This record gives sequence, C-alpha cells and structure tokens, in this order.
Amino acid sequence: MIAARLTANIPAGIATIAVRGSHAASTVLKLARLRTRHLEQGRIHYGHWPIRSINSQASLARQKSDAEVSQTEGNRDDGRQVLGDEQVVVCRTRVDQVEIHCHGGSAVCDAILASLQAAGCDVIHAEEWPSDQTSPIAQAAEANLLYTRTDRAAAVFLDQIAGALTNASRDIADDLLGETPQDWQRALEGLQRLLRHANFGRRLTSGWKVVLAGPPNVGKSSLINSIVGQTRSIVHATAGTTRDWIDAETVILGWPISITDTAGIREAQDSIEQQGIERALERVKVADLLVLVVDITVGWTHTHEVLREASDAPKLICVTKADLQADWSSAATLSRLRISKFDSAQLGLSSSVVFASTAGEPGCDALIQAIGRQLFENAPPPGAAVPFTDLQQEALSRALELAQRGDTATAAQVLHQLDSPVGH
Ligand SMILES: Nc1nc2c(ncn2[C@@H]2O[C@H](COP(=O)(O)OP(=O)(O)OP(=O)(O)O)[C@@H](O)[C@H]2O)c(=O)[nH]1
Ligand SMILES: [Mg+2]
Repeated sequence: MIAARLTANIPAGIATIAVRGSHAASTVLKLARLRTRHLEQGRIHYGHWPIRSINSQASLARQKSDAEVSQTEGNRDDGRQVLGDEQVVVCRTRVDQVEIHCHGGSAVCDAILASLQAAGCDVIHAEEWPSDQTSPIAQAAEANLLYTRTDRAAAVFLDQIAGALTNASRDIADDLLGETPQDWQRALEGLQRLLRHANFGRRLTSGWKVVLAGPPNVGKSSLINSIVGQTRSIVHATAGTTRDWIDAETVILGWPISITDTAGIREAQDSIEQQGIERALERVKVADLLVLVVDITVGWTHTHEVLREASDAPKLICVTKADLQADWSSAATLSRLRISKFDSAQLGLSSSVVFASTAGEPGCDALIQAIGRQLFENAPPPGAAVPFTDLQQEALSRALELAQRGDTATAAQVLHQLDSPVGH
C-alpha cells in the first residue's frame, strides 16, 4: 500500500492525499471517522480524521499501536493522543485508491500521512506516484503540474496531457517520412515552431527571471516592492542599502515571474558590498529580461552601459522617480537623460523605455505592462503544442538538425522516441 500528498508540498488552502493498494479503502475506513462503513467508488464522504502528534518516534510508535487497536476494534478511538480532528472529504476514485482532501497546511498533511504510515502504507513523494498516463510526455506534464503556480501555466500542461505535443510530433514525423519536398518543408516548419515555444515551456514551472539592476539609490528596491505589492526589500535614502539580491515571486498576465532586486552597482565601499555587486552581475547574466533602472534626476550612467554589455537578455529601461519631474513625459526628457541614443532596434524592443514612480504619478503600471509585453507577446495560444523539458528541446533540436541535413528517416525516429514508453 502506498500513500502520498499529490498536491504540491506548500502551504495551500486544500491538499489531496491519495492511498493506493488492495487495502486502501479498509485502511481509510479504520483511520477516519466517516458516517459510512463502506466506501463506494465515486461517492463523496465527509468526516473527520483524528490528528495525533508526529513529533517523535515514540508518538509514531504510539500511532502504530493505535492503528493496530483500531484494526482489531473497528473505528473506535479512545482519544488519548488525539490533538484534534481534521475535517476531511474522502472519495474512493478507483477500486484500489482513496483520495483524502484536507486543509493544505504541512502539519495536517504530515499528521495524516504519519497515521497512514503507521497503518502500513509506504509514504512516497508525489513524483513517484504511479501515473495512469502511458505517454512519457503526458507523464512529465503531470509531474510538472505539481510545481505550477498559475492557472495559465497549468492550462499549458493540461494541453500536453491531452496530447498536444504528442500529436504535433507524430504529425511532424509523418511529414518527415512523406514523399514530397512539401511534406519535408512542412516538417521543418513544424519543428521550428515547436522549438520557438520550447524556451517558453521550460519557464512554466521555474517562472521567468526579471532582474532589476542599476546604480545605487535609483529606486530598484522601491520598484520590486511596488510590483509585488509588499515590502520585500529594504528602501532607504542611503546609497548601497541592498547588499545581496532578493527574489520575489509574482504573476504577470497569468504567467509566473520571479523578480530580482540587486545591489546597486558602483565602486564598492567595502568587501561585503563588493560581493553583493558581483552577485548582482551574476543574476544579470541569467536574466530572461533585464530592467535597467535609471533615476530621472541623474540619467543614464556608465554603470548602465556596463550592465547593458554584461547581459545578452532582452532589456527594458525604466526611468524612475518620474514624480520628481513635471515634464517627465516630454520628448526632451529622454535626450536630457542621454537615453535617446539607444533606439528600439538596438534593444530588440518595440517600446524600450518606460517611466515609473513609486511615490506618485505615473505609478508602475507601464513597467508591469512592458514586462508582460516583452515576455509574453508571443505566448503560445491555448491548445498549442509546447515542449517543456530539456530532453524534449534537445530531441527536437536534434531532429531539426537531421532533417536539415536531409536525414529525414533518423529525424522521424528521434521524434518517435520522444514519446515512446520506456523500454519500447
Ligand atoms: N520621489 C521618489 N523617490 C523615490 C522613488 N523610488 C525610490 N525613491 C527614493 O529613493 C531612495 C532610494 O530608493 P531604493 O528603492 O532604496 O533604491 P535602490 O536602487 O534599491 O538603492 P540601493 O539598494 O542602495 O542600490 C529612497 O529614499 C526612496 O524613498 C520614486 O519613485 N519617487
Ligand atoms: Mg536597494
């Protein structure tokens, strides 16, 4: 018998714990207090689960003996070690599987799992849970759903579970094995389309990395706090306040974002600051989008130039403290800030400069919208095939390379292997 918390192991409103094995139903019936003596498949039952301390081996042993007692004496519980009762909703989803829905706090889930363990279940990680999917792509998508923070990202994985990527790679393989140059051309275009979405797919669980960087005191920490809506980073008039980078998670246009505040870059005053600056430059290098923060009262500096060259990532320029200058939106402002020489083409952006203020007008909406536009303008449409693992991306790149060399048969084979059940 196995048991696992199927929902992600993070504090959440609701968690789902599953028990599988020929004795799953009888075990749950013995441990839970339900108003039934029989778990009918597909029926929902409401009840309570006695929660006992799980803090020591002794209590685990006690639970074991409790479980043994209840196995011999039915649903009775003398309540000695019971700390409280958790409300649960229980459903037998298969003959050999029962799902327990409870509150999503770690303590409650751990306590329920501990009592299942004491009753003879092997407690495993959700990723080890046997999947009902036969396709490796669907299995991987199912595993990734565990780590998905937003509905929109989850929808992409659900599309892949429903077969979007499986079907697309099968169609491309058929075209690769086709007879005509048109078939091969269609296959090449299909592979290129999938690969265009691969970088997108690989960010769905980790989130896109947006890094705020610039000289000290320009307002980076104020911006991150405004964007995530909480005081995540210390703001102070003293230059060099932020010493190390700080990550905060947020959501833009329904996609998961990890936004990083970094130490202001300047000639360091001490070795701690120097380390902070080095760490800031490391973050800049792994950014999916770099926001160069410019103080409206200072303008573009040599530091911005250094940062611009340090990263290949797409960039946005955010001019902060716009509230301090009445004519911030005038065309003359950009040239006074020495920004106008960086035209859109150079930065690879349609609208590369945004103005923001965390202390008044114009606020931070334009920055948030620009981040969304920059990262998600070419988001795959609903239902699209989206590769989402390194392995898939590598296989598709290899298939494209082979197809471009004219070896369409091997390319088709690579695609077939992408979704072949292990051992086939
Ligand atoms: N008027 C005005 N002041 C701002 C704005 N943003 C930040 N400030 C002020 O500028 C100072 C520096 O702000 P921070 O957010 O700490 O700047 P930082 O870039 O993180 O600074 P370091 O951590 O030292 O690199 C603080 O006194 C803020 O209150 C703004 O939009 N308008
Ligand atoms: Mg700071």
